[in-house]
Amino acid sequence: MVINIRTVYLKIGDYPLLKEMNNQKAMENDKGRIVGVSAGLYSVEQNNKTVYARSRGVFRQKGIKPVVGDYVELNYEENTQPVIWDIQERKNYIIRPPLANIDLAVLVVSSCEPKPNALILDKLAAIFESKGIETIFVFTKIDRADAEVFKEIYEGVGYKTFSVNNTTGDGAERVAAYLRGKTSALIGNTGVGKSSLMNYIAPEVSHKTSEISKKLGRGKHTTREVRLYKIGENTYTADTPGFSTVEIGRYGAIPSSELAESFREFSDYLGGCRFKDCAHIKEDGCLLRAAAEEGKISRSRYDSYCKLFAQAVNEENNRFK
Ligand SMILES: Nc1nc2c(ncn2[C@@H]2O[C@H](COP(=O)(O)OP(=O)(O)O)[C@@H](O)[C@H]2O)c(=O)[nH]1
Ligand SMILES: [Mg+2]
Ligand SMILES: [Zn+2]
Repeated sequence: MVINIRTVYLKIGDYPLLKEMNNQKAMENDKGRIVGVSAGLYSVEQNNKTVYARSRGVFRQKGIKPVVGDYVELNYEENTQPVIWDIQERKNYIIRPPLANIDLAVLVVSSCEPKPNALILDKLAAIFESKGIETIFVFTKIDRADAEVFKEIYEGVGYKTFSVNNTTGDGAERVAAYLRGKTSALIGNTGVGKSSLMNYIAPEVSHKTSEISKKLGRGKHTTREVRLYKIGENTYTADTPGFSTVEIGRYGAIPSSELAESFREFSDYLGGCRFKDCAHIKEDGCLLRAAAEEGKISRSRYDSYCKLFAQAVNEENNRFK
């Protein structure tokens, strides 16, 4: 027997609601927010209800893809499924996971297994910095090892940091409080404790996801698709699929010429180097390199900058060949 996944989704969701709304001819256009997508069917949150919609045909023809986090306008036509008719201009957009209109990137970092990787953290922080998205660091597994070295680096740069023990929930409430009123995304390697933290931030949501997994015939719930959960008034959060180190490139690249600006603490030193086009790597009279050598900026952050700069130049050379 062939099971149509779309049908399954409708049945476990708000199918009666969908029918009811389609019968209300008066409701021609309606605003909502995309909170999930599966097999081309979008879950759209409207006044604490979820409706299921398809993308407008003309969007598909033009290659415009609505993504999770988009604010959209729906069009209800008689006896058909609602259609995403218009997409509000995005405040920001990240490629992987595809998410729009994010206020806060929550970098979830485990203090051990897997160990923190400064290069990855600095790359992610730089990407969000360049997109104007606030970043916070949440260190997990502090019952097993402390993350003080990393905490110091990122607090020193001005990032807000938190520590949680997901085995007891210690520290999770402070994180939850910080998310209120924002759209946030938990981001980090597989196994760092994103889903565990989510259990404290939104216990009712975690329960619901496992129910859905059961009905879809999946075993244990794994985070496959990105999904925004409404966890309070004006508060949405996404538990994103974990990434492997290789996949990190897909978060998007920062051009080499803009990289230094994406390291927030570098700004004090930019513009004063001997050469106007200083790359801040080996040049004589480079204020940034001098600051790193004198310990005024973190060695670890400067090293990440140098590596990311080399990577960016490499990619740019390959692209123009
Ligand atoms: N000891 C300890 N284990 C944790 C902590 N947070 C998560 N874990 C464990 O680490 C593993 C991965 O956690 P999970 O939340 O699935 O990570 P995700 O892949 O980022 O969603 C699980 O076995 C969790 O029980 C923590 O704070 N302390
Ligand atoms: Mg997970
Ligand atoms: Zn320089």
